[in-house]
Formats: sequence, structure tokens, C-alpha cells
Amino acid sequence: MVTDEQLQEIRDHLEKSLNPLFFYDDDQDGLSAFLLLKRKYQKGRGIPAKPRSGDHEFYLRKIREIDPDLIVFLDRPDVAQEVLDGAKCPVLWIDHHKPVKRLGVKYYNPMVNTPGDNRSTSFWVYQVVQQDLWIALVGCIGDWQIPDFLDKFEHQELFNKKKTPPEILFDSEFGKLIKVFNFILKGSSSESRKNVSVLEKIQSPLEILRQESSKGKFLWKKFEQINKEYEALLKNALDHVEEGRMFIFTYPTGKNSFSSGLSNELLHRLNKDVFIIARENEHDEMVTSIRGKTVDVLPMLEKVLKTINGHGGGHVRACGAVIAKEEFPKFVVEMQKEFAKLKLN
Ligand SMILES: [Mn+2]
Repeated sequence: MVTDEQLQEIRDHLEKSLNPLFFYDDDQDGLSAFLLLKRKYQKGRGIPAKPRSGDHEFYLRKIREIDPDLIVFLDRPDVAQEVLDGAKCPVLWIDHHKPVKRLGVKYYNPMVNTPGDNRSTSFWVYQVVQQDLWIALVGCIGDWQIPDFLDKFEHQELFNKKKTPPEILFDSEFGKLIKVFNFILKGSSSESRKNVSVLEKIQSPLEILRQESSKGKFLWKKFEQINKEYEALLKNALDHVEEGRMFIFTYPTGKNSFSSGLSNELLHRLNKDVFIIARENEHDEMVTSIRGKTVDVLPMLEKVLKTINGHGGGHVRACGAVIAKEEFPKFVVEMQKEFAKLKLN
């Protein structure tokens, strides 16, 4: 777990800082963690960070541009040592992925003290701020976790009596809200910046879900635009027939990447053991989401990455990788081999 002393240390840093810079993972958990801190402390800049090759240059450029007095990484599985070396101010890193060793950073990861405790970034940030419970719930359930404060939520009706994370995510009104958080980060960076700044001012989820305010209406419209694109892709994927126990689906470069959310929804809707969902990006790479329904996929991925030009990581049953396009067929074959080995044991 992240201890009370550590939570207090995070508060102290944020209270002291005048100009914090937040790099948050561009999914519901990362965005929720950022919103919780921004709304509590009312200062700083937030920048969504996507997995990309050469991301240390991106970080360093932003750090130079913004010149913060505190840097906070949220929900990012990896930050290169050279980024930490390049920072001229304190750096906090709150995460819940597989722990890594780095110097020159205050690292808050529940898995360091308690292996197996991978409660999400927004869960811990909620412990820091102790407000905006609905935003914390978006982050936690978006990460397929039911936090212990779920019962305190005042709009239980939004769960439509659903209990498990996938049911809430894909078959409830609250699940729609989680998709809103995810989809408003799509599109151009100026669009997503605008969307996030509107979301910073929303007071209740009903403003969005029932369009009870003009800000909520604005976000709902943005969501519907992206959702149209997503639903078309989902239908394509559901129509795709795969013989074996592994489901592999690739889609071309488009405006938006949906691999992570799409792989989660397919995992819920289809009876397969392993899911590999990949999108070709503009740098001849396949950005890949890997999900295991019945088996742990991270050990498979780690083994395969030793022989393949690519990098990746994540959680035991939900991870991701970026693979050179020409290596992707070999990547799939190697994953199939690892899966076959598992089934033999
Ligand atoms: Mn997370």
C-alpha cells in the first residue's frame, strides 16, 4: 500500500508548489488522478502522456517549455532515467504498475510495499485529496477495480444494479461516464485540452450524463462524436471471426486509437482466452493492447519481447506493447507459441 506518511508527503509537495506540471496517462485512471489533484490544489498544468517511442524527448521538451517547480507523473508505467536526470525540481511519481527502480524521484507505488496491491492511481490520489468521489470512481472502475468507497457514492442508480467492473463498464450509465472520460482525450491535443478544462469545472456526473448544464452538454456532444467512430470499430471487431482461443484484431491508422478500451470490451463480450488488439500508427509501429481472460499475459509478453523489436509492459492480465510493424506477424506467432506452452502445463 501507499502509507499515510507517503500520502502526507504528496500533500506537502503539492501545497508548497506554485507551478506543478502533471504528466498523466491518457486513460480514465490517469485523467481522473490529474483532475482530483487539479481540483483540490487549483494550480498547475496537466499534459496527457501517450505511450510513444522517444517519449523521453517529449517529456524533456515540455519540462523546458513550462519550467515547473514540481513534476508529477500519474499512472505512467515507465519513466526513463534520463527524464528524471533532466528535471531541475522535485519529481513525484504515483503509479500502480509493476515497480521499477529509478533514482532522483519520489516513487509512490503500492506494489513496492505490498506485492499484489495494484489499487489504481486514482484510488491513492483520492486518499490524498479526499474529495470528488465520483471522479475517483471513474478512475478505479475504469481500471476494473471496485474501491471500498463505492457505497458512499450518492448516485447508486447510475450503476443500474450492476456489480462487477465489466458489467458497470459496458452495461450501465456509469460505464458511459467512464467512456466519456476516455473519449474526450481523443482528437487533436488542442481539442482534448479544451475538453479537459471543461471537465475540470463539472460538479456532478449528471451534468454530463443527463446534460443538465451547458458544460455537460458540450462534453456529451464531444463524446457522441467519438463514440460513433468507436461503435463502428467495435462492430467490425465483433464480426471478425477467429478460429483459435486467441483473438487477434488489427486496424489501420486513423484519427483515434481505441485499442485499450476496445480490448476491454471484447474481453467482456467474447469467449476467448487471449486478446491482441493492435493499431498501426504513423511511425510504422503497431500499438498493441493485450488482455488475458483465463491466463496471465504479461509473462508471455515479457518473454516474447526479448526476441522482438518492441517494448511494453503493464499488468499481469492487461498490458500493452509497441511493436515494429514488420515484426508484428512474428510477434503474433511467438505469442501463440507462449500460449500453447501454457496450455500444455
Ligand atoms: Mn491505472
